[in-house]
Amino acid sequence: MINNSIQWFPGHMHKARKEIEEAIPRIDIIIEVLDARIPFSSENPMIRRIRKDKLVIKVLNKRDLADPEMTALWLAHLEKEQGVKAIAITTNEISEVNKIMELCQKLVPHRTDMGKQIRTMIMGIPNVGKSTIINTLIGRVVAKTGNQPAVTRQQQRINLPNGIVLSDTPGILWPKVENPHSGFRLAATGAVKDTAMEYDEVAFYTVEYLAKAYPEQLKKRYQIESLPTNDVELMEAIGEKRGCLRSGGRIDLHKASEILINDLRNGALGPITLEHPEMITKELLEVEEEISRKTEEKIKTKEERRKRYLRNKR
Ligand SMILES: Nc1nc2c(ncn2[C@@H]2O[C@H](COP(=O)(O)OP(=O)(O)OP(=O)(O)O)[C@@H](O)[C@H]2O)c(=O)[nH]1
Ligand SMILES: [Mg+2]
Repeated sequence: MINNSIQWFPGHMHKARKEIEEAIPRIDIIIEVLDARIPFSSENPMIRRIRKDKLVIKVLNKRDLADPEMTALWLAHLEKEQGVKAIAITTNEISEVNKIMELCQKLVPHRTDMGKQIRTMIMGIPNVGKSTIINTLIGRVVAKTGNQPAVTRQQQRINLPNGIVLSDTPGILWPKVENPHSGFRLAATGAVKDTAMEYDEVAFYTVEYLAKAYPEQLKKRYQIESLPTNDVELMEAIGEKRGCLRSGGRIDLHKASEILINDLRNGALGPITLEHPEMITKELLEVEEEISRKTEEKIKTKEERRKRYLRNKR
């Protein structure tokens, strides 16, 4: 069904990853910013590996774009992990952003009691809102933000008046997104540069999920009375409603795909979450199976090559 996987790991991400690893020992709390619409797929596996027993606050940002019921499920799910606190926020509300700092002070009160600063580091994948969170906390623009991935290119330290030190870091992905579902969701929500994805494939994947999980929102947005059952017809129906026509009256599926993805990204479809905790277990199993299948295939090919070589030698 799905055969492509997103790979986007430019040089600055590689460098940022190394710098983050070096800085970790001097950090009291990791603030990992996730996208509330994809709390699993926006988790960087590297953070899990390097954090060891470090405290982590998982911030589900952009909760204004996510399905509130799903967000509640995710918060409970994420907090099952040792040393993890999870909160959902939107940077539209200053009071919600401030909760991150309140939580920091609650989690390591001894640092401030000793007159020391609380050292935190904001991490996360591209475009989740790390720099916007920092600007909101400090009340002015100190970090550059933008509605595309890879805006921040360097680590930046900021001292807050309440004795908390924040480091903004560039958004990083990882060299290969093994789970193709995650790849599509990262692309759909805007974590991946547009040139590193196929709009049409991402849109087809997304529309299929939306038709199952949020049919009413889809119907309402595009004024479609009854949703066709396959993804191509669905995209055609959207294209038709939006006047995406090519010469000869054919539907321009690329244009329709752009419309769908943009509507999803800016919330025009209403609050949507693209994954829930139960889906993930199944997907991870599939990924494992796929990896072992590929490994077996490799071993087999190697074995055949060896046999062929020996046969030819004789
Ligand atoms: N709807 C919504 N948009 C948000 C929220 N927080 C941030 N954004 C938008 O998300 C986009 C990315 O924000 P940034 O702060 O630049 O993201 P970043 O994580 O620093 O991105 P990189 O530096 O590229 O890794 C901007 O267009 C923000 O306005 C939020 O809570 N809700
Ligand atoms: Mg940034």
